[in-house]
Amino acid sequence: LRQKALAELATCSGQAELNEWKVKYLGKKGELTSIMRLMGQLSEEERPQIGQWVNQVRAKLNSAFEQKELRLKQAELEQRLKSESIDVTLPGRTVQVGGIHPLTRVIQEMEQIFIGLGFEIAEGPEVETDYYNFEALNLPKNHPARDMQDTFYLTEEILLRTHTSGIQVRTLEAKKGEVPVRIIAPGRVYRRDDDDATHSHAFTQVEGLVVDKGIRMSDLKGILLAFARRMFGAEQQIRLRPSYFPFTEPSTEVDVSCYACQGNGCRICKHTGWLEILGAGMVHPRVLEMAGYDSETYTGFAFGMGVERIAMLKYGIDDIRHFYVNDVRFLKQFANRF
Ligand code: FA5
Repeated sequence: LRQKALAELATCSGQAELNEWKVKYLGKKGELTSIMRLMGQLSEEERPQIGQWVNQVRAKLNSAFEQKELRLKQAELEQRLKSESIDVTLPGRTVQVGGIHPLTRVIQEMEQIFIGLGFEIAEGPEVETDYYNFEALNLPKNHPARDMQDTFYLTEEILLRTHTSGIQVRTLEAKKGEVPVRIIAPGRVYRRDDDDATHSHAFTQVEGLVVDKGIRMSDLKGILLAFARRMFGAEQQIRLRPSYFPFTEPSTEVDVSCYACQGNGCRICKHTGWLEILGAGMVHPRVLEMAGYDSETYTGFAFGMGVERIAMLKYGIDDIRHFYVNDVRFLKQFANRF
């Protein structure tokens, strides 16, 4: 019986079989127990001998069972560790990380430069009233200069702002005649322009406004030169050309020397060596008066910069549409560039 039991135990390969084996040999209805039950039929002399023998066999089978159970558990654990092991030499999966859009970067950089020059950041709505976009900027209805900015109208009085200049008026009204006013206002603007390499129907401007006692044209020039040199480098030149805006007098358009071709001529600057990046001028007295400022006491300058043009110049981007197509091959070039 002992040999048969041990031989059978050796073939057990799982916990279920092991349990069956235990019931068969050591259980209450098992083979050893049934031998014990026969004890009564034995003689006085035989009984202790057989009793001892049965106990020895039981002890032997018990310990064999425990050992086998332990071995099976270990084998199972090893198997599990092997199948669950991690190969630390495998290359990791790269996570796709997005980057800040180049236009956003340039706006952030412009904000930092102007904050460093003592400006605050202001904001205004993209859906604007005719009053703030035009009338309060000395552009009454039917004024021919309205044609300079082909407008998306939503209703007769409400439109998509064509420039950020309405924020000049909103800021002045909010300041209620207080000085100094020194703000920049970044924002998206909309025009019914035909798209080409340097024009988009939706683009970004940064408005600037300074109002105080004794502000002069030379202050405007100084601020713009300081900005251009911080943005593009110490060698940067700017060029002021006379221009016309109804809300500034005198008015100017400002070019910066083409950073992309160093003045040698390229597609971005249309081979002139210069690129127009902004319109500016001294705030028209009528604009100050309409917003509640005494134009005899206070003067100011304002500018409106084209952010895409500045970004194109700075990074040698030859088509404004790259900013909006959002081709990741284009965007990726800026991910770690700053
Ligand atoms: C204006 O929008 C005036 N509000 C600027 C201004 C502000 C003048 C304050 C005086 C005082 P202008 O239409 O020229 O001006 O546009 C300003 C700049 O926006 C341009 O120099 C150019 O850099 C950019 N810009 C104009 N039209 C487009 C366009 N369709 N696509 C991309 N950039 C443009």
